[in-house]
Amino acid sequence: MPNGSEIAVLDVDSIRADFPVISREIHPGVPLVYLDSAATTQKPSQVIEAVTSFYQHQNANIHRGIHRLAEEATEAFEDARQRVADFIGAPSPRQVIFTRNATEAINLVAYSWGRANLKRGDLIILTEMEHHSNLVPWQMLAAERELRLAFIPVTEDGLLDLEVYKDLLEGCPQLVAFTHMSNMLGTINPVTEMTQMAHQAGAVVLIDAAQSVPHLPVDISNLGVDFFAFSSHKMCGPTGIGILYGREELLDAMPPFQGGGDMIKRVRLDSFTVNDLPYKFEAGTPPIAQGIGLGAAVDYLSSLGMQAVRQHEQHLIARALDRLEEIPGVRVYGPSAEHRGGVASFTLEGVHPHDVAQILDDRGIAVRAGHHCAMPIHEKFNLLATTRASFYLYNTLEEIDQLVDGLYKVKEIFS
Ligand code: 7TS
Repeated sequence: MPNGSEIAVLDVDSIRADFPVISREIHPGVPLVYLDSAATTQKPSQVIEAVTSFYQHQNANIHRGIHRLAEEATEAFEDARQRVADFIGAPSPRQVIFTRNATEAINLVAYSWGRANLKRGDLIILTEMEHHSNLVPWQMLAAERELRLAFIPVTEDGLLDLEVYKDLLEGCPQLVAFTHMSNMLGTINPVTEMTQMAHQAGAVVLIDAAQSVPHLPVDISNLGVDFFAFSSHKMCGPTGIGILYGREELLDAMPPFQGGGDMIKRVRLDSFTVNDLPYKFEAGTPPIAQGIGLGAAVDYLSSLGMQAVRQHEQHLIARALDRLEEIPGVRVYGPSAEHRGGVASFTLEGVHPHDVAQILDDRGIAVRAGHHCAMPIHEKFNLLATTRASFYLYNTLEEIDQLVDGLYKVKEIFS
């Protein structure tokens, strides 16, 4: 394990120089230590400049104007879609639908595929570690259609219980939907294996990839999934745009999600015909500048290499687990470093997570405290809240040491 800031896989000093916010002081003389990337990541200058440059030089609505600006804007937006498709190994940009965020991507599937394909008594398998975005849309649909929901349990060490999963598949589910990486436990789930099992049982598979695509190399064709949802703002891109990848046959057969401009081919007063993919699911003016910013984020991540990003985070999380667990009274939830991404949710005995976060903030350290929109998994561990440190490509081993020093300070204040 390398020491200091020496993590050979990424040139972190030069990466940090790309992110303007990273060099900010939070209080006079107190620099920012940003450990909240699972909530949203910071943006590099390359992304900020791509968005600014679009507004300065090309701003126009897309897919409709014949003028030069509209043509350039359309080309830039569609080029970004192609780059996103390449980034995740999607066979075609037709399968890459731009939404508002990962949440909307999952709701799109629940609304369109779910309502067209699921009927009373059908079974959906989820897990106990889902973010509310991959839980509540299915609860809503289940209530409306009288569907059954079943949950793969999480073991004490934060892994999915695949034996129970096997048993649940005997119930012939229509859909299996689960997170690639938990935003609370950090667990990376075996998507390829679980997808094969689901397909053998005849189910369609949706993956919530909000925490995986930003942090791991991902190849759709290897994973074999049917739907795959993620958010731009968690991968160095702008807020306001998310991505739904879908298998083409499924998307083709699905009814539209929202109605309006762009999603139609022809409209009469009493009828309409639906546009081709991906526009069929993109009603109204899309997030144009955000899409262009996302394209720049994908370029940025590709230039570093996702394998290197993953390795860097493995160093960080291994150090974080070692150092956090040495603090008396700290309990970290979730699996060992080899099964997780750069997320460590923990409690400090006798101190409320909000107080932990507040005292860390005094030292410029940004962590999240609360239920992280994953209440059921907190309940499973008899918790109302945890403090969560989450890491990304710009974080250093020294920042983990600063977090640990901060936690010793919290203990001192509360002792
Ligand atoms: N799925 C997972 C696993 C997530 O972590 C999040 C956001 C979402 C879905 C929803 O993403 P959105 O872009 O649609 O909001 N997670 C977090 C978090 O952990 N802290 O803030 C947001």
